[in-house]
Amino acid sequence: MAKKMRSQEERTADPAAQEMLIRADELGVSTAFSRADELSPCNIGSAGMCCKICGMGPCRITKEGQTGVCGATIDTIQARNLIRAISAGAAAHSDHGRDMAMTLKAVANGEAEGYIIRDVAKLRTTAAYYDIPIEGRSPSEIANDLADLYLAQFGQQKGVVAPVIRAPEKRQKLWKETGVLPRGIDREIVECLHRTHIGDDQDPEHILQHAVRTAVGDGWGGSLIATDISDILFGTPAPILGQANLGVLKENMVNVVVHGHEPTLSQMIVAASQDPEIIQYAKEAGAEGINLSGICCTANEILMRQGIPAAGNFLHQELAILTGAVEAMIVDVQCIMQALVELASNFHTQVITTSPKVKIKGAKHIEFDEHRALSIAKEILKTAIDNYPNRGSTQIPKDKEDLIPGFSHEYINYMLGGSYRASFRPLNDAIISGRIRGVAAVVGCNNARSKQDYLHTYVTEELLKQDILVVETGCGAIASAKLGLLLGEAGLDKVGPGLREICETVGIPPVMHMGSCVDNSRILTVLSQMVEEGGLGDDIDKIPAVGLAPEWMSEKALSIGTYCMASGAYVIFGGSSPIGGMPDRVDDSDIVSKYISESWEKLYGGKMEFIADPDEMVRKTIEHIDKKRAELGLSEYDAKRWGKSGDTRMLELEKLPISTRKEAIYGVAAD
Ligand code: BF8
Repeated sequence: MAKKMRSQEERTADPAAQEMLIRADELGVSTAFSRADELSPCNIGSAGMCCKICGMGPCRITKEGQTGVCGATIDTIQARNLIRAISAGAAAHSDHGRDMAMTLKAVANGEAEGYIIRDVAKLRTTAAYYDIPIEGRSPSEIANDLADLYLAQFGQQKGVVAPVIRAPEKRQKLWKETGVLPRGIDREIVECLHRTHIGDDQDPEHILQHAVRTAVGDGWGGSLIATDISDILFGTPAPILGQANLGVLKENMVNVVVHGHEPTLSQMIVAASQDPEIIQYAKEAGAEGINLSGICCTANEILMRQGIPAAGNFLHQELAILTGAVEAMIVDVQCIMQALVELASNFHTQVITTSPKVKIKGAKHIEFDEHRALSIAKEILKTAIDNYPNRGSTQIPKDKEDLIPGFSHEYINYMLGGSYRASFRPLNDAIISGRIRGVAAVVGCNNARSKQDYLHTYVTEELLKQDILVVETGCGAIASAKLGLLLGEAGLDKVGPGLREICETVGIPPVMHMGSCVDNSRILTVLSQMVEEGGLGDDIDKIPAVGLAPEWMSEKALSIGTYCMASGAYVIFGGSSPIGGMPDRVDDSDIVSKYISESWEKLYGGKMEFIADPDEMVRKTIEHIDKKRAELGLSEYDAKRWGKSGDTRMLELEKLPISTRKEAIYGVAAD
């Protein structure tokens, strides 16, 4: 069958990306977009029907009743494939958390060059959760104890992973009753691999029960640890003006793009890029200075703390190189395409790997070590500067958009109540009154098989019209940023009347950027505090809230979905289903799909579903939110009741063209 090559408009909703894809065609180079068109996914593997865990296979199950050589049924095979993906995702997030804990330990002992404890208040609050003494002790002493406690959670054999105590009490009790309280973060991940070895666990439901335990160890363990320590070392995010899209690259400067996930290196690159010695070095090379930007979750980490611009999300990594204007792309871990090096060979761009865990053939490796962090960051920047004179022809798209990221749980508290009465009361009250119908978290990846950014932004805009407050993380947040949905009050003309009243009154944007993918743990913290605040039930599953990953593709997304489900949320994944099975299979025999939706809902009040159609995603989100409102005895949502309070300033602003609006709001001219 002839391959269908999509038009640029079918491949991406982003005009900057479309421009770069035309350039790729002109230069005759491939991208993930073109490779996705040329290479069809394997129908059997993508639907979870292929077992390759032993040397007798791979066994591809395509007919009802067929089994693998060992007798494994399709349900067992699908459950094994799913838990292996979830455990890989949990491992990635949690290993990131471990590295952060190692860095905290080194900083506490004065062994980490260039780092300081930036948020002592968060250090003290976090230590207090675990009864670590704080009064009369120095930040280093407290940090040392916290680092030890956090490091111990990874290899712990018995007991319960400590940060789980931050979940609502009722939820902890439920996890105890259902046997999914994680004992040790690593232990649960290892057990996933053991259980799915040939000849071990063969009951699909029993296998997936352990997937829940592993994912809880990620969300309420490794990821929460990563977020806590990033805030302690680099500062808890607060709103800050930033920009997103390829237009942030600069013609006359050394463009350095940091890509990956761990903020330890990228934060130090930020610091080194402001060093007068490095700026002078760049000037001597003929550039006006260094222009730093980010891709993927590293972008989110430095965007929400320092306002460093985001060059784009996952599918922008190749497109940034295609501009010809990037001197170095510095990568650490996760979501880094191997294709970068081959693509970069057509330009002068130097791909630099930095993690001891990640090397790519053809890339330059400068290994990062937190003990010499600042020196290594400077060495990396000098390598980029040395490459500036090698730049050839460039084409930088003009597209870029302003955004306001940085809505940490701590800042939302402050925003809703100020310093003296910080609380979630106004948010809960707005949901109770019906001005805010419910809350949706729209998170997760880009996927080269979807139209880039389209599903994220379509779903987000439709939910906003329905008075649903949206929080975002990861590549989904960058997708919304590029479309101008994270512009604070400037986006209010896209919002339903009740939500708009709240945004105007409190001064919050309708879409809040909450950080990177490990920062989905911030969403768990927000939900727990909403429960604690009262009026929305005694557990997370009572809250009118839904999680969506419309363009998911990574195993981390599956782990996030599973821990959010276990915490009580309805989680919808777009795109394809990794447990799709045979298309003509009657629903009742599809054990795995039924188990993760119906059975998990009975056990945890949350459920996971794969829904390809965006309108159906929106419809089911609204249906779930309204169901939860009814169960809480809240008034039926009625948009006509709201929107009369008016805000004349905003009405005036909306009459202005968007570029002038920015100036009116921020008091600075848009460039
Ligand atoms: O961790 S959203 S493509 S960058 S996996 Fe990767 Fe997916 Fe982006 Fe961040 Ni998250």
